[in-house]
Amino acid sequence: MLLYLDTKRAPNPRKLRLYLAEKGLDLPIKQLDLRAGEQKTPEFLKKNPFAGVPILELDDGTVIVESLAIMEYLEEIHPNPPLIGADPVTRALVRMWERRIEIGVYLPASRMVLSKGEVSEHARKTLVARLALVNDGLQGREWVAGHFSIADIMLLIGLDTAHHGGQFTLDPAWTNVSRWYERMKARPSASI
Ligand SMILES: N[C@@H](CCC(=O)N[C@@H](CS)C(=O)NCC(=O)O)C(=O)O
Repeated sequence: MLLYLDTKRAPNPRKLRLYLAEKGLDLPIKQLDLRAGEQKTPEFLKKNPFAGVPILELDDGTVIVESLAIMEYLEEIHPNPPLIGADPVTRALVRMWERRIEIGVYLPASRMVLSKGEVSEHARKTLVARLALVNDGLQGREWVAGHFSIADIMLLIGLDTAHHGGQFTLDPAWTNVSRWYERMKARPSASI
């Protein structure tokens, strides 16, 4: 098994690094220099024509692409500690929040940071509206889906992306999100 990541802290490879740290998993890793275009070599494009990381290559040559699919696979072969949930209801709630946060927080945060003008402003509005709902969801909870999970990892990636470049601050009214962010940043994995 070989996990392809980046050399820096791009959001999706970082998500995998956080996941491995939280699981205590030590997989063989090959780092690609994305700035140098190593994800676009003919050899790598044969593995992932979408030219991105992370990807997981199994010993039989099977290539699994998409950070969520890779985490789901690793979770099945290494169920403990559970980061997607130990029972069907928890798993459903973790997946629900993970999707809501990738789509509602991370993707708008990324668009806000990478675009300009109206596109960036529209993304910021979406991000703010969704974070207000995440704040409500965190009421009375330490972690997004009750127990620590990949939904929390996704929220850290989303919030760190939003703060990239220093043009975003959390609304002080989002006390639950702010407290969650402090708790999350105190975990050793968050510094990865
Ligand atoms: N939806 C994919 C996104 C993967 C992705 O966008 N990876 C970026 C790094 S964050 C990448 O490899 N970019 C290189 C490129 O676009 O050339 C996932 O969750 O794995």
